[in-house]
Amino acid sequence: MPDRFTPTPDDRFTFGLWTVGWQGADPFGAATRPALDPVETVERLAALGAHGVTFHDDDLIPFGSSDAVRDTAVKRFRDALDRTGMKVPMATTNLFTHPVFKDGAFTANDRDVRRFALRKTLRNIDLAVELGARIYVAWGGREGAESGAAKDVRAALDRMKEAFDLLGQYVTEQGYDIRFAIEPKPNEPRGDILLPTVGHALAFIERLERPDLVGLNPEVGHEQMAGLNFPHGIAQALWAGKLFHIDLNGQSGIKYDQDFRFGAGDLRQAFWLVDLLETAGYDGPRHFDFKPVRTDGFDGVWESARACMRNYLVLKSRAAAFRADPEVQEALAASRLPELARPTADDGLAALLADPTAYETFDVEAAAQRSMAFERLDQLAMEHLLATR
Ligand SMILES: [Mn+2]
Repeated sequence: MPDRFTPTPDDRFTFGLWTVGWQGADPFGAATRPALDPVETVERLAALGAHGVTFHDDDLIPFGSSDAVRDTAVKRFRDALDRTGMKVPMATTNLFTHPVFKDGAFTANDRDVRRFALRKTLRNIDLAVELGARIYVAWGGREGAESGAAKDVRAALDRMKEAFDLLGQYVTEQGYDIRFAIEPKPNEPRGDILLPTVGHALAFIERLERPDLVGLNPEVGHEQMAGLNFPHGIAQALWAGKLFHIDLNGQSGIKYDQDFRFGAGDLRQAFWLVDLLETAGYDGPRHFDFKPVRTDGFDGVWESARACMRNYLVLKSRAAAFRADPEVQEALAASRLPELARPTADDGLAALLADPTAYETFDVEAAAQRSMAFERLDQLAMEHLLATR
């Protein structure tokens, strides 16, 4: 039965073909589900209320396909999009599955592999633009190392920069309206991956020839695998104007990449994340990059896709109730949040230096005794999250 948590395309929920299409193969076990036809994925996600789908080149067109096979796959996919009204806001390149990418793609030590990786990416950018994508994600899953001498990290970063500079040159020369979003991850499948966190990637982007063309696609679980606070990372990406796209999923602490459905894993971080995205005015797709657990059949696949969207909308409702509660507004004031939004020295440096109340007569001991009242504020949030208010 539809209710107020049933999504519509206006909610801008999108899914990778590889998410519901994951067959359940892991390092210890074979696939537990058969392959899914991208056409069926488009139709089923449309019926659930999604806005669109995203894809790696190889999700749609098997690696090494002939041009004829490629054309047929693209035509069937495009027909399904036209029939359902589903969009393709983002696409990306598979630069990790084929053994040729075992030492990476843009930063492989083998120059031939780097040149192939760039050509494979450029070819799929053409298709992405044809299908209407405005964001091109780059997850460098194999860009890394397991041992110290195996990778000259500074040289690898030069090659990574070279790759993004070439990609930026290409889309500029083609006149394409598309921007790149780097997806950080600390490890897995490599022992250590380059650009491991949101912060590393933000610093890297500033060294590029066209920094305006490059932003971030942070994934919930990837930052949490590094023990980091995901909403804090997202807040800094927003602050830098670099939140181009987002991968929503679930993760329980510092472990392997769990890729649970959104809302599973760290529920409190999920609550603060939705609160942040909705109050900060993020207007990009709400993209789910998760893996339906391999214990389940297709019943669980579609239930988990439905649940990703539903959980987002439930959390959006709970976060809005939190913000609208007069007691919360009082608690925010008691915790001095409005004061943090005020500049520290809006009277200027000279006035700060001349102000005896800022130092000479400032009662340090009295200020140290002021309660910040954070426990009351956090418990109000907890009660809204648990729907007791
Ligand atoms: Mn992941």
